[in-house]
Amino acid sequence: MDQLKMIKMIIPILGLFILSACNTDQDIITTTTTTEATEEAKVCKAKDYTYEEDNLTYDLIWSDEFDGNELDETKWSYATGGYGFGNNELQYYTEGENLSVLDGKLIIETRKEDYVSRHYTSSKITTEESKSFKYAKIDVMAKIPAGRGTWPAIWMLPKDWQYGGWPDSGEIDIMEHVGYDMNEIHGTVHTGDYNHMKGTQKGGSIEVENVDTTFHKYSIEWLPDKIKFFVDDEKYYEFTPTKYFSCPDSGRWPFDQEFYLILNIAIGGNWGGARKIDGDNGVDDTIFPQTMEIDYIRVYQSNEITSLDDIRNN
Ligand SMILES: [Ca+2]
Repeated sequence: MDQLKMIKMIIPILGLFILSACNTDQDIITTTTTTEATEEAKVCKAKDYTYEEDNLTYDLIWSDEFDGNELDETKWSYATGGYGFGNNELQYYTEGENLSVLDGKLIIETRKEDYVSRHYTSSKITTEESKSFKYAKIDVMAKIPAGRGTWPAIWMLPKDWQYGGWPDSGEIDIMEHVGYDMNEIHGTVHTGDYNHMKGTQKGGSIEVENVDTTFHKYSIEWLPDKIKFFVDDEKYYEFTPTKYFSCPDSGRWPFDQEFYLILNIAIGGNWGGARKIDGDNGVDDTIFPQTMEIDYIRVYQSNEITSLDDIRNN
């Protein structure tokens, strides 16, 4: 052992000895706790961020107002196919046939028609190729479909799957609705520890009037230690992982990574098709076509939150 190493070892031991000699036990406990808290802050997620929650200012950093007459493919790409998407969904997602941009709105139209191996068509678009976000306020002004079997969603998945495959890297469902339970809006997060496979997902619901005939604003405010869910600026759910566990790991808070946006209408499936009548597939075939219209999506970020995150990561 060289001298420097020896000195480095001796100093803390001496320090402890001096503390023991000169201070009360209370002081030693305090010292230990502070050290542990510092270590914990490095390891625990969604913890020890200090900011004035109600006084944050936000700047618009990304949006689509859906002006013009076609989908802006520099922002969005189509997710196509008809393989059930892990939920036994019944639709085939086409590449543009079920989507239009008209009168300042994005329109996703789901239809009852045979297409490849499926008997319903719909559309799903994502910003996966072009843009992802971390910590943001997201507003989506939307009017959603009606009828048993429809399952529209405005949601987010992780860009880099840093903590492993679904659900370990997380999912944020800004808005979901199933047509057999009209006007009940759901906001949910899924993580490795909290997900619907285990029945442990974390979320809330709110009853909203006329979701299929009126535009409502569906929002989240995603902060470094919580995600809040709103409809028309009314908060109906807040996921704060430290409420359930003092030192959350990625299994409880994978939301310190970038996520991208997804818009779609699914048909049937494990949730959308859960209300079966006379042994049918859970879809009322008389309702089609049905649409989800989106007037705008606006994403805002707060400089204060971005700075806090920069400090944490450096
Ligand atoms: Ca618009």
